[in-house]
Amino acid sequence: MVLEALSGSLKDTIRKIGKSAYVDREVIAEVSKDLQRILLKSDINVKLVVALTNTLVKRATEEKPPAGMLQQDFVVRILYEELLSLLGEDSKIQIRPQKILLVGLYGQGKTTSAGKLAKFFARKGMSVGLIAADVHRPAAFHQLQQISRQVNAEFYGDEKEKNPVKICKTGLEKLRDINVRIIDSSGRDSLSDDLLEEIKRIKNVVSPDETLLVIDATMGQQAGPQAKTMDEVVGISGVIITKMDGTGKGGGALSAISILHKPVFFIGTGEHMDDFEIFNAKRFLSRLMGLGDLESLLEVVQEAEITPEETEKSINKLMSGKFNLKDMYEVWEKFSKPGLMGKLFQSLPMAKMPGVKKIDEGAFENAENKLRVYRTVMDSMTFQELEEPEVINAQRISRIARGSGRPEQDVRSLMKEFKGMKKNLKEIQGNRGFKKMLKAQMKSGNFGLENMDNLTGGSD
Ligand SMILES: Nc1nc2c(ncn2[C@@H]2O[C@H](COP(=O)(O)OP(=O)(O)OP(=O)(O)O)[C@@H](O)[C@H]2O)c(=O)[nH]1
Ligand SMILES: [Mg+2]
Repeated sequence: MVLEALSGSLKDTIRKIGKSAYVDREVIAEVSKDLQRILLKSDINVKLVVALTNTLVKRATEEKPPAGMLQQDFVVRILYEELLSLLGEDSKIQIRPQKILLVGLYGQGKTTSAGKLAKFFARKGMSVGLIAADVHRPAAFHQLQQISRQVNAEFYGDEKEKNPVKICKTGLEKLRDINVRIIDSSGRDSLSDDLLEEIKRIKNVVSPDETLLVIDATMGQQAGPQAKTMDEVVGISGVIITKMDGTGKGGGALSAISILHKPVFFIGTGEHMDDFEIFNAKRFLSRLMGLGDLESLLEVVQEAEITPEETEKSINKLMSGKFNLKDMYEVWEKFSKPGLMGKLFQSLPMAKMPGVKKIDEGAFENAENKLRVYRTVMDSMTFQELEEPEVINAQRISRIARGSGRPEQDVRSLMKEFKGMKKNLKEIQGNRGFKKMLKAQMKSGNFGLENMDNLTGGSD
């Protein structure tokens, strides 16, 4: 599992959101506080944490969930989207002949990643060569040589040569027929001028297609500033984050990529040469948040499109008599696009009759406003209230009114409207002519009610 601690706490928060009966400002504030604690504890940069939770609170209070989506799921989706923007782009790795230079501090996983990269490209049918340009750590030469054998890659190194630039020059020349040439450079225990200078010189002679910074996920807050300096002085094209498998906090590395605006090419998830994955931000985040089985939640729901199946379902629900507030909400969500009311009205036969005054545009706007108010009110209802509106008594009405910031009168008129609608539906229940007409019109996307006349005596 990747980043166990962070993942575990995120999943707890998501469960908590799902469990709350309804999502109001109080719940959102609590979620935001939880998140701040979790993200800071994971070493995510404090500025990023504050920005993320502020956006989350703003979006969760101001934006409305798309048609058919529960407020709870919507908040999780916002969280997902905001974390995703923190992670940035997907891997940019290309399967083609190239030179890759690996850079980074001591022990971050450069040499191991060189081997993993070699194995990755070999599997894609490329010939691969590894060049040992770490002249600082005594065992570096042998470590890379051994890894090369393990992954069946060509190897070049010169134990006696102390100038990494010379090693690179000769190595690239010797391995010129190899598709992918990977250079393992040396680290230091801190980002010294000496290291930066060395990498600059290596980069000059190698002209790599990719310069990848290797960052250990267990590195704390200093990862960000160090990565930034490395990029400014040397110039990097992407990042490999290693040791994602451990109990490390990971936030330092994640903050670094957010601050750098550079893609993560791969993540390392273990010591073995196979523990290496192409980075895909969405997949990674779904795993971290445990959203694997909530695919539909993650799909960006475009403007509510009404499919024939949905139409069928809506109509059946309407006609079944089991119609509740949630269904009414859904129908309104679907059919209350701005301007739709006006269109519907204009197509009424009476609107076309001679002598009928043009219908007041303001009336449509009023109707649309009314729907907006009702939706706000319904957002403050619990699941039970939406599903069994019968339970809504005076006490509940005043709670809903407080929660939604609307006068009690609004809650009462919504209930009146609902009861009226239910009564009407009951009356036309069993009128198959009506059902057929409604279906045809919903399907055709033509909401004109000209055919209303056919209804007379249409019952069978
Ligand atoms: N668990 C785990 N360990 C890793 C991973 N990547 C590297 N390591 C381990 O981290 C240690 C350091 O890895 P190296 O590849 O030698 O790191 P380096 O950056 O080359 O280090 P220097 O050459 O000293 O600068 C080794 O014990 C690796 O096995 C990973 O993704 N997960
Ligand atoms: Mg090394």
